[in-house]
Amino acid sequence: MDATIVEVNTRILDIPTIRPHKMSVATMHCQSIVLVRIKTSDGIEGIGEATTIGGLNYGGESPESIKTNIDSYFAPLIIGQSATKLAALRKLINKTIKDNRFAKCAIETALYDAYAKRLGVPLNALFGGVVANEIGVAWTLASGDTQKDIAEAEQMLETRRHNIFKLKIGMRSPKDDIKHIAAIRKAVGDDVSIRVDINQGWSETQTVQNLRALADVGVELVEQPIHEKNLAGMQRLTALGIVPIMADESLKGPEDGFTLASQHCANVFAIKIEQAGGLQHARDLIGIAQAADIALYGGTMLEGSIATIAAAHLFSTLNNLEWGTELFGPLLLKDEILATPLDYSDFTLKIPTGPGLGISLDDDKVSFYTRK
Ligand code: MUC
Ligand code: MG
Repeated sequence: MDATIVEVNTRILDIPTIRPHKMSVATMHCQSIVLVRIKTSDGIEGIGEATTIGGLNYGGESPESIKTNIDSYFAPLIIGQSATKLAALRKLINKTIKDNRFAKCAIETALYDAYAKRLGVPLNALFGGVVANEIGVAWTLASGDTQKDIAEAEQMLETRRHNIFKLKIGMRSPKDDIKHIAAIRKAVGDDVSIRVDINQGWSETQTVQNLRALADVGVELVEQPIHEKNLAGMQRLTALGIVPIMADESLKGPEDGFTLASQHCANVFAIKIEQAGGLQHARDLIGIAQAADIALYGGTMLEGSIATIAAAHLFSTLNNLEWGTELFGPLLLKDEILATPLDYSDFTLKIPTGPGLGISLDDDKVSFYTRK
């Protein structure tokens, strides 16, 4: 039952967002998805995806660099190799190609999809099988306008799509941000979970000055308030114990996870399959968090349906996803490229049960959104 890799195909799809998505690092009007399709000698196709946030606004890889690097370096390296020896392929790729975690994630996802399809099992079976058939999903309020955010939150609650909200702050003054959060808290009531993501937008001093005010307006979790490299600052903010601190941009794989855990730099880890460099490295990072009693949150790089459901498969195998997930990426896009859209209902995302990722592409939509 061995099969070899015969083709690696990449393309970029540009899909508009339903509204501008405003963060302290970037405002997004469109998401660019690098779609990777890997064909194997037994006629199976695996799919993977990479996205970034705002081109190069968030990190060192862009959709264009991901596509070029896969075409020029990954494809020639893996074509002709066994598609069934995933660990050996990971070893070969990591030995030959430094960094490029997002590209590695897209390739690894396609390989896992093909492998699980070949075995006739859902992808989560390769990580031990599901603990939860559905996982909670937060929505990010980031229209840039308080009243629009309130209307959006109310609609999400009414339609039972989301009851956890992450607010993007750090663009306005901290004082105006607190007013913004307080207005949303007043509108949605006390039973709804509100978290904030500052995307490194504050200094350590600003954060020290404002953590108490965030706690007072009912913020339950503060994500990456300060620069990703200021780990001593993250450690000091965590030690204050005012609101749990979540590491996001500081976490780029298991080695960072070990440093942050051993130095007590966060209460919660945002686990992102792309930032970790793929599903297996994300699982390694999760193990470090679990051993250190750091709580888990399933993060997103605002991916489309493919990477979103890949991450969901992995997160569905965890027995302690304490802070839920933010796997809402496909819902931020104006259109869907799957033949059957993912099932978001009753505040959760349902885990597909078919082989591999358990999804299939709508080829017409893929052609329509492909960058010419
Ligand atoms: C981030 O920094 O967490 C995740 C959700 C969202 O709205 O932005 C991303 C990036
Ligand atoms: Mg974040």
